Amino acid sequence: MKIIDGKETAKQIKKEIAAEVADLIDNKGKDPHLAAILVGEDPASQTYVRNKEKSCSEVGILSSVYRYPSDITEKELLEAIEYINNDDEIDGLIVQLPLPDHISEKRVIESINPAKDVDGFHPMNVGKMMLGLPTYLPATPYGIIQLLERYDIETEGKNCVVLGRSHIVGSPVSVLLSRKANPGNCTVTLCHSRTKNLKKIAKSADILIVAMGQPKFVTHEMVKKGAVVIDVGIHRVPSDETKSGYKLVGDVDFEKVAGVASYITPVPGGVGPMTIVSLLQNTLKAARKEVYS
Ligand code: L34
Repeated sequence: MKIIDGKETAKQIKKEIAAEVADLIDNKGKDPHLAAILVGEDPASQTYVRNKEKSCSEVGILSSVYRYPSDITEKELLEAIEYINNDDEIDGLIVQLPLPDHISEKRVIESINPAKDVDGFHPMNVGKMMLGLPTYLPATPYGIIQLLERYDIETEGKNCVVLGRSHIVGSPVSVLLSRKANPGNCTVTLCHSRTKNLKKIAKSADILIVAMGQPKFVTHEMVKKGAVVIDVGIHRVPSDETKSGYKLVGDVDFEKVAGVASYITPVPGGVGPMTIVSLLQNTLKAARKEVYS
């Protein structure tokens, strides 16, 4: 069994991005700039946004974080987005999800200028992704694709099972892996809460991607010997082994599944760091006007 080291792979890719950022600054006089909007005090979201800021500074991308209290009105948030949409200094804009219940995620995402939508969540960019047109790929699916690529994992003709149909992971990763591309050319089965025989289907997977949001849901009985297991889940569970009082676990029971998988991503240090580098890559694309010129 091999561990897919997302942290190390992300470190490598960040070096490559840093060189490209330096080149853009030296030759085009352009400083890439990411804006992130963070609403409320959710500790996980705060950590993720902090990691994004830190990674930006490591590669030379400017970042601005706009923090708002959880009682901000939808109108105020839409105005903030409009302001950033019109700021020529800003290349990319993300609104960290989830948002408080009184704000429509759909309206917020649709208000982001598609040219600055480095999360790839705007319907225009989702449509382009579906059609295989140049666009910003959503960061977590893009990060997974890059892990498969960098670890030389063959995908062509493989049975890929995705657990979870969210707009930000399950649905797009299933589209990307079924495309005529490399990585790609998989036969993809997308499972969700209404799927019958989920365990049996999971066990048929050569590549199993788990993004359903249930701690340690996948055990060794659900995994075929030699399968590649990608764990997208990330949960804070109480623990007396750590100073913080919690530890991170994924949707996969790592200890049990590591014995049957050929490759497996850990949590933390797997998909999470790759989500961040994918965002940096999209921001660089936005600054170079590679997608919308
Ligand atoms: N708009 N909302 C928007 N874009 C995104 O791409 C995200 N996502 C997901 C949640 N909401 C979003 C993220 O940023 C998940 N996500 C994310 C980002 C970073 C990490 C995990 C999830 C991450 O840094 N993970 C570290 C551990 C961090 C910790 O200590 O909690 C890891 O090693 O997995």
